[in-house]
Order: sequence, then structure tokens, then C-alpha cells
Amino acid sequence: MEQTFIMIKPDGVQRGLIGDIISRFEKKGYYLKGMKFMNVEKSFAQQHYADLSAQPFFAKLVDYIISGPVVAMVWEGKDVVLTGRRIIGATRPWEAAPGTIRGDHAVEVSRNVIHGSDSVENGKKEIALWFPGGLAEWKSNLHPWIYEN
Ligand code: IDP
Ligand code: MG
Repeated sequence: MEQTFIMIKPDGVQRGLIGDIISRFEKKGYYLKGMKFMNVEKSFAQQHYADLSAQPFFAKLVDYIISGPVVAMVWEGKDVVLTGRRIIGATRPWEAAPGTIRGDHAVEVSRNVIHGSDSVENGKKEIALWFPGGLAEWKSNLHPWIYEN
């Protein structure tokens, strides 16, 4: 099954949104496969956002991500990359629909609470970067109640 990398950014941690965010993925029917609460080094944040290094906001973005601890997670499930992005909502919170994480909890693009992989391929890269030691092995007993097959 598909996996995605989700990170609660420092503002999400500081604002007490960890439980709400985890609940949304959990209740949907996705499986938590990895989770770490950690501070990241500047060079690591730069690596995570390497694709955006030419953007004018890159330096500020890196400072934002290293401004406090983050919750790094891997979630697994059917179409979890795309559906996870829909649960998160649009990058710019003023464009994020109410009911999405950013629609409900964020105002500014530079304080938008959460990261989610934007493709299966990038998800794989991000999971390898953040969880080099691998992921937890388990299968939920609820599986047949969530998935037909
Ligand atoms: P995403 O997080 O929805 O995938 P990306 O375009 O990959 O959005 O940008 C990564 C992050 O960079 C955003 O979540 C946001 O925190 C920040 N960012 C994006 N655009 C801007 C901007 O115009 N100004 C400041 N920060 C931005
Ligand atoms: Mg992105």
C-alpha cells in the first residue's frame, strides 16, 4: 500500500495541534508506520526542501522549520499521498477549504502547520531521508472493516 511523509511543523506543535492532526489521519483509516518528535538541523531542513532552494522564501522557510521541534510521521493507506494532501488543504491557507487542516488552523503560507508529500515518488524520497532506520511493522486488526480487500 501507498505511504506518505507527513510532518507537523513547529507552529503546529507550539499551538497544540498534534492530537487533532494525528486524529484526522487515524480516523480516516490510515495506518501510522513511523513517528518521531525531533528538532532538525539547518542542513537537514535544506535537504528536505532542496527542490525549493531557488525560491525567494527558501531561507525563511528553513528558519521556520528549525524554529522548534516537529513531528515526523509516515502514514500508509490507499491513495494516502493525494488524499493526505486533500486532508491538509491548499498550501496557501486562505485558499484551503474549511474542514481541511490548513483551512481550519492556519492563516499565513509561512505558518501553515503541516507538510505532506506531493507525489508517491517524493514520498519515498522523504521517508528514506527522515526514517533511514526503517518503519514499524504491523497490521491493524481493523483492516477488513476499513478495506474491502
Ligand atoms: P506544500 O507544503 O503545500 O507542498 P510547497 O510549494 O511545497 O507547498 O512549499 C513548501 C512550503 O514552503 C509551504 O508549505 C510553505 O510553508 C512555504 N511556502 C510556500 N510558498 C511560500 C511563499 O510564497 N512564501 C512563504 N512561504 C512559502
Ligand atoms: Mg511541497
